[in-house]
Amino acid sequence: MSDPTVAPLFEPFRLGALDLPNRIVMAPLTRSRADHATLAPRQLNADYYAQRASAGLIIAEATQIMPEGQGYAWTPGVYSDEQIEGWKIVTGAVHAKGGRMALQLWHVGRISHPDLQPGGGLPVAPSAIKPEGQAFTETGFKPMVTPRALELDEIKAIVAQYGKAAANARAAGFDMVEIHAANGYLIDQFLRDKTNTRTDAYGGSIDNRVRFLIEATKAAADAVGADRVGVRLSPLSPFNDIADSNPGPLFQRAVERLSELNVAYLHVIEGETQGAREPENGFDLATLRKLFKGAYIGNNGYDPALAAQRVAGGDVDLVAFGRAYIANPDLVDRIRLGAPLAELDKATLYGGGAEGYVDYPALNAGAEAKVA
Ligand code: 8OZ
Repeated sequence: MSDPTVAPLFEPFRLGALDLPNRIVMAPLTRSRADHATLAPRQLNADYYAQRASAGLIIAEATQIMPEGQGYAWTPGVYSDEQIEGWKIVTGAVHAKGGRMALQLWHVGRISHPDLQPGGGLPVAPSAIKPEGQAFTETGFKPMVTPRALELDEIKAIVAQYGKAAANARAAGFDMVEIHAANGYLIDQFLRDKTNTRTDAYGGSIDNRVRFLIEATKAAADAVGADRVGVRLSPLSPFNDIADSNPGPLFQRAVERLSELNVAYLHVIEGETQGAREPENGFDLATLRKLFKGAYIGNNGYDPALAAQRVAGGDVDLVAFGRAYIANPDLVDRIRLGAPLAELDKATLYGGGAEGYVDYPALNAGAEAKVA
């Protein structure tokens, strides 16, 4: 028996170049389980994503576009041939189960550590401003350091690499790419005046601070088509020591410019990353949605009832679930049936192998076992 209150989540939706069978999106989730030597995905990762293939869209975990873009141990890349081959195993498994999949393209900027950088170099950023916090390295948590400010020619090279990474993602079988412009990583560091004090064309005015986001997004759109590109923003989140003196006008301008690029979707973390759904000092996010002509994916702390209500009211087109997807591979079925959701085990979130990754059972796992 299906739960009638969640029916709006089961209306199909056209998202850019893709037809989605439902409005339920698997949010990108860092799990730090790539192959340690090559940072390539492998069969274990394919099994995990294939278990979740009933999502309207899977957005695969944040994936560095180049070695310097890494900021956590064992996160996957999409710049080497081995990594592209590894991702083919993943997308093949998801497609074989009828799913659709985007790859989130990531450069962490200053949220890194020399231990994670090629040759032990300094992490790079718009400006040499040290973040508060600890980096997750292969040998444990270590205090972050003052990054090195990027030269102009390096910025151009990173923009080009977003295009290359998008093309690599398509070659690896992904249906779409998502530009990770959220959560205090490199693009967010360019956007905000706490982390960007440049005096060239990439700093100062709002239009200058938005430039890197637009150039990176355009590079991806030129490589794979705007109807296969989405962008994730977190305008209200302080995650990774990020802030802006006036985020309302900044994010309005960013979204206006993204809309001009005709990208398929805007994916918004509507509150504090891993925290409050609706922060007290926020601004009206509905303005952002009005400024964007593509689809809108809402995210952060939704439960199925709120998701259905917001889709039915036209406030959002799709809802991305993060934490719920970790412990509920069959989240779509559970929502349809109004079944209880399993709780995740925090101890197995990052790193390690199959435990806490591919061993969360589906509701009907017992029934399947009996038939087999
Ligand atoms: C939590 C832990 C590690 C990475 C993000 C990619 O904040 C992440 C991330 C989150 O978007």
